[in-house]
Amino acid sequence: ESDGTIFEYDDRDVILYNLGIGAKRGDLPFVYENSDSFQALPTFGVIPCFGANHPYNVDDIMLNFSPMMLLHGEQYLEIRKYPIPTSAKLVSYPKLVEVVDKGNAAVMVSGTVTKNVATGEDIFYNESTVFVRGSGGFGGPKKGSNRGAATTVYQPPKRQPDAVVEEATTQEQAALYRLNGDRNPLHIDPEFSNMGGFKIPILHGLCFLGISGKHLYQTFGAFKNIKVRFAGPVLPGQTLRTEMWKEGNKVIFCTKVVETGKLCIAGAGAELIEGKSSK
Ligand code: HDC
Repeated sequence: ESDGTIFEYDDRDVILYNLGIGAKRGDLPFVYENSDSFQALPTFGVIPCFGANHPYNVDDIMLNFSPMMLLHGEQYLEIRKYPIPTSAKLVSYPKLVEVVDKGNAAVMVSGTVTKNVATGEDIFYNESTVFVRGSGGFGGPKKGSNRGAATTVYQPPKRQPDAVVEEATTQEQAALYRLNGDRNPLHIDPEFSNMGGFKIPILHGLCFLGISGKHLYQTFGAFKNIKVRFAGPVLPGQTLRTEMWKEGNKVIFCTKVVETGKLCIAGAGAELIEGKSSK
């Protein structure tokens, strides 16, 4: 465990985040601080821990580490305390969960508890998996451990989805989203993204997680956790289609890139807050 990293934010950060995941000017609760129901969309929970100092060095853990070869592989977010404050001082404690050897690639998982400094209570827990191409073959375990909801791979039912939401991202989506704290050049610098194997800078995984999470929230209400695998890249300007199936208090979902028909989020699901589901 590390010493904590402080993240202090206010309504400006909340509005910037909501806009970064596609909130529209008419969505007053998401874009106007004087709205009676002004709020952070639930996936805001991935933001406070993003820049936290990890108590280890990636170069020491992985063979041939190159930041250009790093992709966000999976994300699990737990919202441990609602309502999410619209301004607060939080503290995050990242730690290394595991490193898995996929042959060609290494998969590294970190886990971060985030607490509210004012109350001392947990507010968010995140697990982030990065998939590093070219860093495998170090003789590590081939499978990760089972950590319950954090590692669940959800299977969509065979029936048609219960709800579908489509939303176009903008050409500037990644240029805007990076202002929330992830300034990885992969999302803005054409030379860097070329070297990483992409024709143009790609969208942040956490941005399209946020867009899908917004579709879930607007369709089914608040959730206490959400888990996704980033199955394929998204280019800014592409349209996302979130397909959702409600199964008890869970929503299973996947997200496709409409222009290509390919999945960008797979194996995904969320657990709704009991009694709060709107459908
Ligand atoms: O799935 C492929 C892919 O391209 N996914 C999309 C990646 C992406 O676009 N991510 C978002 C953008 S990158 C980003 O946002 C970076 C960000 O700025 C920084 C993140 C920092 C977060 C940390 C915060 C603290 C790809 C390339 C990932 C894998 O595809 P393939 O190489 O074809 O792999 P495949 O042959 O299907 O499987 C090999 C083994 O790996 C496992 N696996 C597959 N996809 C995975 C994954 N594991 C984790 N995450 C994924 N997304 C497979 O299960 C398989 O393992 P096994 O053989 O044991 O079954």
